[in-house]
Amino acid sequence: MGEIRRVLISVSDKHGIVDFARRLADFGIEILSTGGTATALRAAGLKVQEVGDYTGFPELLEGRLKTLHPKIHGGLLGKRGEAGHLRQMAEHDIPPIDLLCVNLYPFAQTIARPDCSLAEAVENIDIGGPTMLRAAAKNWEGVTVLVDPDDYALVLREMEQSGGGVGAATRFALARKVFAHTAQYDGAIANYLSSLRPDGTRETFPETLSLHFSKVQDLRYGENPHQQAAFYSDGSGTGIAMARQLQGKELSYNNIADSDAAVNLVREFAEPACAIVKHGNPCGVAVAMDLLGAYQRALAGDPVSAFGGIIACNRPLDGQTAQLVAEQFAEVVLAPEILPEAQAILARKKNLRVLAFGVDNDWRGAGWDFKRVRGGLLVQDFDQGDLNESVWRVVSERAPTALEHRDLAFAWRVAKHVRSNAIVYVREGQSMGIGAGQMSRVDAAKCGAAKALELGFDLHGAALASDAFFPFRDGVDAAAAAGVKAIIQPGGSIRDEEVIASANEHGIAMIFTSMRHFRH
Ligand code: 93A
Repeated sequence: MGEIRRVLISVSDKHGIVDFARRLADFGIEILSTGGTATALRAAGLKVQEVGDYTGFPELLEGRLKTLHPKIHGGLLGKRGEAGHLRQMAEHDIPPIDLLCVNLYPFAQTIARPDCSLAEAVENIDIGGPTMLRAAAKNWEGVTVLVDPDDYALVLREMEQSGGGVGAATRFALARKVFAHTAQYDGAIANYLSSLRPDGTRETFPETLSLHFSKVQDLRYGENPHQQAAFYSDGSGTGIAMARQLQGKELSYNNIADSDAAVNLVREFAEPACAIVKHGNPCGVAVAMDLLGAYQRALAGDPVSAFGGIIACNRPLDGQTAQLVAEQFAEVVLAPEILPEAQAILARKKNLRVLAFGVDNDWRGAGWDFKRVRGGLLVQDFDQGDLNESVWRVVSERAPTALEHRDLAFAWRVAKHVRSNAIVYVREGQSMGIGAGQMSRVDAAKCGAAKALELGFDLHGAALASDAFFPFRDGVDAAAAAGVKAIIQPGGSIRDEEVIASANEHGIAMIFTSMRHFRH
């Protein structure tokens, strides 16, 4: 573990840098720095040598040329244990630089500004920074390299413990982090430039797409035990990647997928809501005056399927609700927070995975949805399509009653989260039978109705949502036979007239939403 004698600090994000440099100076370390960083450190009373004075070569080209000099790169790249390297370094007056602390021009933040011009973006492509970072990271056996202010404390701790050095394991970990970082940085540049049209405007999807995800954890296996798997975060600080597991067995691949589906669904509702998900589909969903009521009604929506399900709540989990949850066999329970009395109750169920996903978790923010196909990747926006009642149209002779309207809105939100073909039967904010993933819509309608009847629900007066249009009147006839009195669907079939006629014959109120919610 070589002692650190000379450091180079060049940072755009100056957060924490003064304290870090001061601690380094306390070790008697010589500090080299670039213009703005040197000014900041000097202002804090630290002794710093500017890179230009050190190399004898001034900063040129409006700062484009700051650190690109053999005395800098030689100091970073020379192998410490290699006699030939050391001899050449001595011959050419290239002292070793033992620690490099760099963070880059803020390219991502710059292009995120809506008024950012191409010229501004280009000026924010850092050249010297990544070059130094890559040199230092390549030479991790002799050099410690820092690209993240969050790691300053770690390095200082090691230096204090060892009397001024940093161990090989840390140097290697920091070097790996650098290459991941520069890859991500260049990926962002490539994505930006390849999304520019010749006229300077940007298209959403670039010609080539670089993605960067970092591993959250290895998983025991994938969808099936013979498939290996891991979970990666997109770094957005949202969604299931930010959920905190408070207890229970390790999350599985299917647990994570179903938890995401369940929370996506409950986050649709402003009122207290609960959803129970199995195999990517909700089997019971309900809203109520409070979470306890929502959970009881969601469970009653299909208590058979709920066995071993994923339970998601959109309100903090309280003791009363937790008491009932504890009586049920569930795989995962999720809520924005788990109140202390609920934690105490659930602690008795050791295996139950309990997750707090955070009150401020921006789970429904915009972003890209990916589907891997052999040989490629399908990319689309997340389905952010919300209820937009202003474009809804009553197409039947009878308009829905206020209660029916509420149920249609509820059913429509649920249907968005059910695999297609999806048919959802509801009454008074409770799902009663969900037909999911059928190859024909009429089968989905029959499936949902059969389920509801089997569970003892009376579908007379129920509301129904269909995620896409009815291609024929048969689905509406089947719903009417089951007792349905109100239907919500996108409309848009060439046989809409026939479908509306069927609704009118059965006295059904029908709304067209003009928006489809396929989910495959
Ligand atoms: O313009 S550069 O690509 N050319 C360089 O030689 C160079 N050396 C360091 N940008 C360069 N840097 C970057 O300057 C660093 O990566 C850091 O982000 C920034 C620090 O500049 P200052 O100390 O003047 O604030």
